Amino acid sequence: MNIRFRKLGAVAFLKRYSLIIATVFFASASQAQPILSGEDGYRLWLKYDLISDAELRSNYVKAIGSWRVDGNSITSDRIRSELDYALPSLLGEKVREQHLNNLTANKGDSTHVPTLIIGTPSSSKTIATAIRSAKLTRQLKAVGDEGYLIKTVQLKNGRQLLVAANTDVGALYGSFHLLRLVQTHSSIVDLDIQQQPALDIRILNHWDNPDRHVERGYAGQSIWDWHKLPDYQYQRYYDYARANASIGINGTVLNNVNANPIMLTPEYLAKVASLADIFRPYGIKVYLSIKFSSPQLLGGLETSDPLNKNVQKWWDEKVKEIYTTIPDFGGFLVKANSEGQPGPGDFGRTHAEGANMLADALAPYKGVVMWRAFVYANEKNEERSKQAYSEFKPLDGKFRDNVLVQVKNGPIDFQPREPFSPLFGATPKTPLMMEFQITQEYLGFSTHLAYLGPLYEEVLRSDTYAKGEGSSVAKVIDGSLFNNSISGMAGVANIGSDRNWTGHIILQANWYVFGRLSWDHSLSSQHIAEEWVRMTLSTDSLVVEKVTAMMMASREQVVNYMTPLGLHHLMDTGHHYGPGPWVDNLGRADWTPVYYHRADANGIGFDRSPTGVDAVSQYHAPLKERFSKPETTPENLLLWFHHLAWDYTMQSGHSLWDELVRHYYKGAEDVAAMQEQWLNLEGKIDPLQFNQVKMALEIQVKEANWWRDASVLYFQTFSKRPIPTGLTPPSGTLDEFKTRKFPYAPGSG
Ligand code: BDP
Repeated sequence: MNIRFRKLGAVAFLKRYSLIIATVFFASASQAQPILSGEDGYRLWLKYDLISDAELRSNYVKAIGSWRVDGNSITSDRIRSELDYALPSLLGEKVREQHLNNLTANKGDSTHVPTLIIGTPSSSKTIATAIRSAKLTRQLKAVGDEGYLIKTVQLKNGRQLLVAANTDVGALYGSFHLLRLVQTHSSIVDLDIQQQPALDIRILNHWDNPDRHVERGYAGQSIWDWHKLPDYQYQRYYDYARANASIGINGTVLNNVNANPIMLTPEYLAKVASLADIFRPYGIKVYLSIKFSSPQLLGGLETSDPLNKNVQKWWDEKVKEIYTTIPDFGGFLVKANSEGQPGPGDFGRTHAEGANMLADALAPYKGVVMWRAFVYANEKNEERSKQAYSEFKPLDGKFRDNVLVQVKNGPIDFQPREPFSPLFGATPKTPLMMEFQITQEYLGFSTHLAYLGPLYEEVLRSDTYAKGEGSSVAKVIDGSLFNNSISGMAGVANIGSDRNWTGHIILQANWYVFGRLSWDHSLSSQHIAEEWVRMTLSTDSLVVEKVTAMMMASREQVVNYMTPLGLHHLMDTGHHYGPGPWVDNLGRADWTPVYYHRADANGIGFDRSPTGVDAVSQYHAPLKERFSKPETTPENLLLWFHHLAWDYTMQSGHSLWDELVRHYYKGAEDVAAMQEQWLNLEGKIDPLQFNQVKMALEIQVKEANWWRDASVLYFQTFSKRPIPTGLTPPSGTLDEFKTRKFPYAPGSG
């Protein structure tokens, strides 16, 4: 450059290179600065930062400035270390000193009673006496094995706060509850809390493969480093357990439902056992997804027929082997005869016969089978949304007591909005587990801010009318509607090896809300969002208010810019990244978007009414009647159930075409507005957290516009109608959108 400069002369040089100089200069001037310290998200909602308000702090110090965890179990140790870390961090160094002094001064002095006592009547004399004298014996019994009481009581020595439970794990849950109150700056005066979980099995499903690829994972690799297990145990495994215990999750399925049989080999079972050892003190059991053909693949048998004696023996022995290394192993999750996975159908047997064989092997050890209802097959020649119901309803009453049928929330597949699956409420004798997807396969991966609390709440509160009004999905799955003896809720995890666990700080809230609702489905998603913001981002009331509002509106925005008015499955093929409503050439018709939207010159939507495929008949009255007619179908599900003319008049008075386009535009506009709202919070949120969300929002805005433009241009080729006045026509051409390819989009199956 120097040599040329001399040869050219200054003026000529500037003339020739001014554009390059300007570009380089401005590019480097506008470059974001590195952020050298900040919250990268690793600590999740368990940050325990010092409470800055001195008055508030001193109120807490009065009530819980000294504490004692009674009990000798590893779980008691875990509670002790959590509190010994959390309370001084929240309440200040003085508290740490005092606590340490107290411990030394009162060593062995059981008459010294601190202000906060944690334990069970059998681990703690203080708790036993307090429970008796405060007449709480019955109440404590009623909370069962995992519940707890948090009570302010008046004892001889003065006022005391008790976290009392029947088991150490109950005491652990109670301790996390108490910490949450402090973290969210809630009052702990005169506490009178009684809690027990609504569901027995509260479980994450990891779709993680042994090579660490996560099917539908958008936050890095699997957190399980199978190669280094069992010897190398990352701190992350402990933090995973702490986070789950703090929200009441008590189970984890470690591997993908499209299961690799290697997981059942002795080598891998040893790895599973080492994770089980880490999780056990936190009340978390491990479970495995199994491949139904394992007797052939691993055992060398000629068949995996569930009625074959040798096959049954193979499973009996395998289960025995598992329980020798993992005495509290939870059980199996099974995807069978679905999307190419083997199953009992391959041998002419039913799902019940397949599930029962495994259930019999697990029963002596109190293990369970979670048998998935996500089945559909071409051969059935039945519309896909109807197949799970058709297959499983006739099997009601045929499953063993330790089988739960795990049903996806909607009849198709984790779409931004679906009606609830009609199986909920259709099988009184079979406990049904809910399966939600926490990872956002169909809602923008990990760059779209979509808080899923409102989606979960919408499903759980839907009325099935199975036993008349008030028969909510929540009551079906918690077992109260039909008196089932076992219950559960599963969430397909969004967790990966990214520093912030979920690839996007705010999407941690989806893990959080899943856990909180599986503990107590009567909580509102708004309440849970607020709680999460306070614990993770800031307790500043403006931040809490603004971010909660953004989160609460976010899922509907995704619905609007991807699949409004009941449209579904319009994502591009395979990886499901971005729009692909034009895709029409896959192995099966019911994998293609055109099968689902059915747009043509006359209109759009899937006729599932009695004049169409009659999927509505799978719902109880009055829903089946309601969904049968467009006028009585909720507009947000209209095109799920009906094929309607482009000029069908909507409640707003607009034509269907105009309304559809308006929804697409609104979705994209709302995301841009959300981006503005976030930018206004700069300085009020930790810079690293702020910046991560800011960058993700930039992507989301672009992609929401992409969804809007591609979808509107595509549907316009059928409607032949103009973009409603007042809206700027899409930029870009349909052909260009159609040629976009993403061979390396993450998470593919
Ligand atoms: C689909 C996913 C696929 C899963 C399948 C399932 O695309 O990766 O294996 O669900 O739930 O939505 O089994």
